[in-house]
Amino acid sequence: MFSRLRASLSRTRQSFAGGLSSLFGTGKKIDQQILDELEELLILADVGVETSMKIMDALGDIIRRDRITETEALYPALEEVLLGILQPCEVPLDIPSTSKPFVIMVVGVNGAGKTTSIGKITSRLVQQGKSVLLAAGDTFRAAASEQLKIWGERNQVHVIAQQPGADAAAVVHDAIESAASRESDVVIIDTAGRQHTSGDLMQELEKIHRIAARKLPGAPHEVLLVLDAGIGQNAIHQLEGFNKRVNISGLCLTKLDGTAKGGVIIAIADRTKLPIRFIGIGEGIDDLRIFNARDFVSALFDNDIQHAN
Ligand SMILES: Nc1nc2c(ncn2[C@@H]2O[C@H](COP(=O)(O)OP(=O)(O)O)[C@@H](O)[C@H]2O)c(=O)[nH]1
Ligand SMILES: [Mg+2]
Repeated sequence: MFSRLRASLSRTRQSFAGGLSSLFGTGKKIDQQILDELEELLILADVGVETSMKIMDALGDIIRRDRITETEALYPALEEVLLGILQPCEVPLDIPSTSKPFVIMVVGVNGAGKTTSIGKITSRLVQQGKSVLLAAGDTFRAAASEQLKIWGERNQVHVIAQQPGADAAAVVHDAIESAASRESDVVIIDTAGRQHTSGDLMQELEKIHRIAARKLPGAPHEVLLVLDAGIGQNAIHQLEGFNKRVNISGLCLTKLDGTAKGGVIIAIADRTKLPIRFIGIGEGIDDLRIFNARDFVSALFDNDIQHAN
């Protein structure tokens, strides 16, 4: 399990840990120039200016506290700082049996990986013995509900869909009703991709949210924002935009495989403190992990140089 995560983070690790190992070297003493270069490396790894400064401050505290002088000792110190930022966001999605059906509304821009993540999350829930119903709330394109239906078949779960162009809120209404009569445990609502800056489309999202709440008090129980980690710092802007309109309660960060910008998770954790529920590390049905801060940091640092030691 860990080796898959490690492999999928290889590009981020190469850019980040690779840079660290050439910067730190062996037997080098810590000086201001090395610390400045480290800060630059963090910024390059999409950790962002604000969070990088914060990390450097915390690192400085540890250097003084532990009287660190050798660069090699910066590895565990940096791990400690990053864990301090990431661990509060390690809050897995809890589905209490008292909220039945538990409604998850999935939002994000086009191509972020919403539908694919829904397929993977469904697989996980089905494996846990939960009954899941999917709602094809992306009614803009015929292909969108077809894609969700394929994931439905793969997971052998029911999909509620209407014709393209139908009102997404009506689909959600039907889905919650159907889930109640089938006694489903979980309803997952797929929605059309939209830019957080598009007023009309964000209004539609608010409407879907409102209809779900009217149909079932407390719903949606989770508003999951799917973010493509490959867009780096832009993810923060998307998050803020969506959060203004529908209260985001959890995050799913996709495509950590194949990007060197995985450091953005650290910025997101620091800036938003929102629960990171899942990370996507590939296109396959099993390529989803519950976010674990320690595993993530280990995978980020676990470079071949340290392996050789
Ligand atoms: N490599 C990789 N590709 C992903 C991941 N998640 C989604 N994708 C791909 O991203 C593309 C867009 O995904 P989709 O679920 O259709 O995005 P949506 O528009 O937000 O519903 C598809 O080709 C997916 O296979 C991931 O974690 N890793
Ligand atoms: Mg989709």
